[in-house]
Amino acid sequence: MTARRPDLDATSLLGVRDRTIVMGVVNVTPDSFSDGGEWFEQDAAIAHGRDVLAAGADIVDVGGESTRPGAERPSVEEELRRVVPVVTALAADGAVVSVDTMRASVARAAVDAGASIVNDVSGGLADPDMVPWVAANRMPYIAMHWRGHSTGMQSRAVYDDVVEDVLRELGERRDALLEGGIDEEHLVLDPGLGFAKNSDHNWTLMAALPALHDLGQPILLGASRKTFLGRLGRDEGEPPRPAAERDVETTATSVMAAMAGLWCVRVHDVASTVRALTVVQAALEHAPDDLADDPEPDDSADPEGLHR
Ligand code: PMM
Repeated sequence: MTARRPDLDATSLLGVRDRTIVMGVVNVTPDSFSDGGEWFEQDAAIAHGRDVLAAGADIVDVGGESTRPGAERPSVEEELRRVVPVVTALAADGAVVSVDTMRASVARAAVDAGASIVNDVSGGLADPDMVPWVAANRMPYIAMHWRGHSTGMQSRAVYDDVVEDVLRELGERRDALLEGGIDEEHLVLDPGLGFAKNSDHNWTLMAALPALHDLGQPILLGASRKTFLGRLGRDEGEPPRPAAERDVETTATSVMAAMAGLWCVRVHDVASTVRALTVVQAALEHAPDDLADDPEPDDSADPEGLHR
């Protein structure tokens, strides 16, 4: 497929409120749970990025570190080797590229190569150089709820009330990031499904998506192909369905995110989510006014009140 130039740049995308935008995933890793090894070769990763864009992604997210539970971290050199050529090629095509990294040095190199958004699953906690660099360079920044690196992650899946606890911890992170100089209009937050969370935690958060608006920032949801989706319909003790067979369930989560008015969904199979979101959009455009009670009334970006 040929490359498709998205209509909006990163800063304009951050301001989109009248639809849920789509981020397509390109993992340049040998071991991601969702698509490990499939796009590890540089040319395959670039071709896959172009397919993701042609399928309608607004952003292509390029990552070189697997965050699957238990994963070992690559060296900085290895992460750079994986990420930079892919970012360079996709940015040269005119794509809006985000770099999925916890390392400031990788973010810096990716931005030099043309990335325009930093997606940091650690929300600035993994590398003390990240937040000062993002702030100084006024980069759009996605900060996820995170309790520690993948090696010990699932032992941290302990909550009194997962919705309250995630909202509180993410709210504290938001305050620290703003304090650290990141612009409010450049900050996106993410509840971090699957990161230090078991299936029940993920489902409880899925049931409470509208509550994430309490954080006052655009919200990204990364449910795509995660194990909790693969467990649906499986008996206790049975292995979950393989990751590549979780796209129907993923698409349902994208619809839930759009119905909740979230800013963005991060998905592997872009085409199915893009199609499903046209359904939500068509319905929202026909919503009677009395259904359109905005939980956060700021109608400047959505004067018709369509995206509730
Ligand atoms: N999940 C993964 C990687 N990066 N970034 C954000 N912002 N949110 C996520 O939920 C997220 C992420 C892990 O999944 P992958 O192996 O499919 O990339």
